[in-house]
Amino acid sequence: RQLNEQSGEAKKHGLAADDVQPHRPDWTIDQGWSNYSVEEHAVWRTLFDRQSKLLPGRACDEFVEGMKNLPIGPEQIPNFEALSEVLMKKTGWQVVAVPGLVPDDVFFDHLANRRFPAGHFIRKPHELDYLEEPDVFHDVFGHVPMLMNPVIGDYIQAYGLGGLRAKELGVLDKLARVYWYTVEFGLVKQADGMRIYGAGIASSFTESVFALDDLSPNRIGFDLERVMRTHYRIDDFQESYFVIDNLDELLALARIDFAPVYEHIKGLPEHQPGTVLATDRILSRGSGRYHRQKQEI
Ligand code: HBI
Ligand code: FE
Repeated sequence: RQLNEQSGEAKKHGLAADDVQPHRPDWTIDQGWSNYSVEEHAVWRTLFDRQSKLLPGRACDEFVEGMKNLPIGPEQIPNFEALSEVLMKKTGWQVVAVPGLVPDDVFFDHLANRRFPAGHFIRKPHELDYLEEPDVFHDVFGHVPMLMNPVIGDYIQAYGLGGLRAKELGVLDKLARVYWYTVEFGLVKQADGMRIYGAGIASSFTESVFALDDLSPNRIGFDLERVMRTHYRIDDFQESYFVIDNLDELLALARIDFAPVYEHIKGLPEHQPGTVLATDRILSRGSGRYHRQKQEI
């Protein structure tokens, strides 16, 4: 009965409906590390190997450094307890297992307390490049290395704290865009060029090439109000990426009060994902070819 109830609740939220393990009130579950099958570990290895070949020279230095110091390797799906032990010492973060997407307020509460909710399941061999819900590869390979960095750790915690407030103010969509265009799809300038720090890119074989090398997307200097007003794509590559000059830029973002910013942009027009504005600091103007071709099909 409890199982049915949970799956009913999950469906209502559009959340992990096929997951059968009962979750705690805070939506966490046991990772159940010993239950992963040989096939599941093999999917991890496939994803790990191809991404590890691709990321040198593409992922930012902080990502590479974080990865180097974590118990994340090709052989097995990482154990969350082992990850938490290392993270806790470095930045005070933990990784907790969840069935998939969790309700916004639950998600924010975990982040506000420096617990990163990670999907415990792994994608199937036939869906290596596309999945709707964050799985263990996206969450652990993409996000956890960045949580070894104190600035990112503080920034993501601030997002959790800000999320609860934004929800009350009815501006969660604005805050979610900031998260999307930084934590998930952010690019950063480093000494030898543009690099990836967003987990959505770092965990995607195809997008880690598209975001940096393709002529199609726009790459625009990050501006808080601009990003808050910009819609994003959840089903495909981004049409625009926003670029910070340095990860420390996020430190300032973690500290400022967003309330006056929400107030300032209230009622102003919103921008479509591919729009370029006269006021933008354009690093590269995209051809738009990729998304235009898709439309024609
Ligand atoms: N749940 N597990 C998980 N991971 C997310 O990234 C996540 C979530 N629930 C809500 C959510 N993200 C976002 O929609 C909020 O950041 C707005
Ligand atoms: Fe994510």
